[in-house]
Amino acid sequence: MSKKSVEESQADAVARRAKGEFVRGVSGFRSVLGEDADFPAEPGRYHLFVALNCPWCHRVTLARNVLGLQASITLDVAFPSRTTEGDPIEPNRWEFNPMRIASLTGTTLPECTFETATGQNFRLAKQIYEAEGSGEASVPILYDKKTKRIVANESAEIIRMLNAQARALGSTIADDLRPNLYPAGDENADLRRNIDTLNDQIYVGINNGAYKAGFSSDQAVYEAAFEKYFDTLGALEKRLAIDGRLFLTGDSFKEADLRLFPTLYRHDPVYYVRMKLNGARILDYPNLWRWLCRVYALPSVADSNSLVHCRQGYFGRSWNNVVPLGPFHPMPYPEAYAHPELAS
Ligand SMILES: N[C@@H](CCC(=O)N[C@@H](CS)C(=O)NCC(=O)O)C(=O)O
Repeated sequence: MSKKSVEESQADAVARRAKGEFVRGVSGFRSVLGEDADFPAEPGRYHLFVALNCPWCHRVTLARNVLGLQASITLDVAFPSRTTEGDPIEPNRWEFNPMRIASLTGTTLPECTFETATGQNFRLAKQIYEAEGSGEASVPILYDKKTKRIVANESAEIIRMLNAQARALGSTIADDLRPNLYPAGDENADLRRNIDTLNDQIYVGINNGAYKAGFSSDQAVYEAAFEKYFDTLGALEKRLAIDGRLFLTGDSFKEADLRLFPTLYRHDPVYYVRMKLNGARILDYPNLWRWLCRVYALPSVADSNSLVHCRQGYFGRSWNNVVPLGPFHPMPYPEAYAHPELAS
């Protein structure tokens, strides 16, 4: 697999966290499906563990859907709020429990599942790692149901594997109709460099930047992340305005678009309030708004996620279990994403 993904520097992580900076950890499972002999590309063999409020999981559910792998790769969905203080195993962990009630709706959430791939019916994602002697606990997880082993837990690499192995994994979309998120071959070297450069800019400024702003408890760290977030949005708005291109690198949907979408999809209905990113709405960026609606309209993108899970997950625990209802002007979300004309 080509260039490894950009990740948060772990330099002085302990001191930075103590100072109030949110510092994301590094994923430990980095095998490559289709390249490593242990994990050959076979239809029906692999499984994904996700939480729908997690933007990194949203990358892999998006890739699974747009590449036509919904039948080939099975999926388990954790409850959007982690385990509570009194949990018999451990608080603050991802849980596969479809019986839990969401405070936002007062009901169970139909997308949630039990853990169905290991044969152990584990309740916590952490237990899947423990079974392999690992102390990690994050989602997404790409899992091999045949050898009962974790393949990978880095979303940036999982989406690249699924793209490279889509045909061998049994994609239901014909080769000439299936998006190619990260085209191989010398003739596409410039395009890949473009995508990599955008990925780095978007990861630092937007994807992880949103967490740096919303989860840091240091005003200076927050303000720096806030500035960088809106500077990067401004640069992307200009990029799309240059020549009226449909997507970030031209007229076809690519990996850079896929990695930007989860954060912008969450901005107006969640991050504007939850991450204190209230400088502007995406609705205030006409080209970015039309791009967001364009991606949302692509086949199987809308059902790759749920704003109910996002709202429950981001607000439930840390906001006294009271989830804000807005915004509903100019119209509620995600319905607004079907209306590119809203941005004038
Ligand atoms: N670099 C990883 C990051 C994954 C990640 O941080 N996931 C969060 C959820 S949004 C998580 O599970 N964190 C650990 C935990 O909550 O226990 C990736 O992109 O896959």
